[in-house]
Amino acid sequence: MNEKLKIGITCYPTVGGSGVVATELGMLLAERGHEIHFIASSIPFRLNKWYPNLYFHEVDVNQYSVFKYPPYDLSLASKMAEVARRENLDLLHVHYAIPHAISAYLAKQMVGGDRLKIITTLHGTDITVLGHDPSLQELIRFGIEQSDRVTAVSKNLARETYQLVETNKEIETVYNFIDDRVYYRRERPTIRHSYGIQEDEKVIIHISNFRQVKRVPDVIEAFALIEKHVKAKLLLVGDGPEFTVVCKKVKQLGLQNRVHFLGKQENVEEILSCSDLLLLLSEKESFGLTLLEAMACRVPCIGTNIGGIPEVIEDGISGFICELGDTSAVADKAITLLSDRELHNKMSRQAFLRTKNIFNPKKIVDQYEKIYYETVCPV
Ligand code: GMT
Repeated sequence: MNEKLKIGITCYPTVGGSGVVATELGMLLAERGHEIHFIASSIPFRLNKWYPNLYFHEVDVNQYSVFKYPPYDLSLASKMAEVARRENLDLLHVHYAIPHAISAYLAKQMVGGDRLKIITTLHGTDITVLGHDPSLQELIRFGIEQSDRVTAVSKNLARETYQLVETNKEIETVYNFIDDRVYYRRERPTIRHSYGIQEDEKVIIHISNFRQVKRVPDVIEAFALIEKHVKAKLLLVGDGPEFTVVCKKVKQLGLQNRVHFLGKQENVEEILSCSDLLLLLSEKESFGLTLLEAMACRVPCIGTNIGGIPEVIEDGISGFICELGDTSAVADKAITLLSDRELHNKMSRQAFLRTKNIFNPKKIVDQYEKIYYETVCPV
């Protein structure tokens, strides 16, 4: 048996999917007996219960008034170095190249020597958004090239990184996963009742942080077309900068009685359990973790032909893929799916099986563990 590792994990504790994946990974590694040290500005939001072998180290950002901008990246680097030295960490696994890989590089220099390894996982926003900013491009490349191993959450993100950042560093794809002990379909009739959903009504759901890239107005447009043919309600879960625009659109289209704004929700598996279809019509999405959450709850999805989405949904098998902005095509597919019980059952099952076979937590954690061992104890 391989020896247990001491692993530092850094993520944005409050940011959506990347924080969730980093936290789930840490918890599953701890269950395998590794010693896990989260180093972050606050306790990751999913780290909400006690776990053996799992520790949290808070990064205190200096608010000294001379600093116009508090130096988070430097405070993080100091904390990483302090924890790595004291706990004798084998590696730092950082989620996001900017700024986390740069802070890890600094920490490694502070600790001295090559013993402390750095694994960087790219989640998308750093590459797709920051990669277009020439002033940061070189820094992202540096962070990637100074990492011992680099992973991306989809093949598409790996390809896009090569194009935007122009690096020869190998970028391995390790897909995201969800905890299948949390995400599974339950019977939840009370949720349907509390939103006034009738027996014969279908439930369409969208979950996001309502950023512009999520194109929530497209979801409303598609829903307006769908509900002309299929009796349905739309549940919107989440909050963010586009919320007001979306509210206006719902009013404009006279859909107030058919659309429910649920705001931010902690236990989305409960709401997914009473849903029939999820729409994710983003213009940028390196993976789309919410698709996986839905599929594990046997909810088929329609997504755009963007980023990593077609790697998650197999078009025509576990859901449908439509071109960006083509809300009529989304509506056509949704109407077909929601009007044909046999097709719906088949796609629900395929969606569920895909999460079990391709995005299986055990398989993905094995992949990360293998990367760690190869880095820390090369043969
Ligand atoms: O951009 C977001 O919606 C949040 C961001 C994050 O940090 O969680 O999401 C990115 O990482 C997720 C986890 O790997 C992916 O599922 C999202 O697709 C990705 N977002 C984008 O690429 C826009």
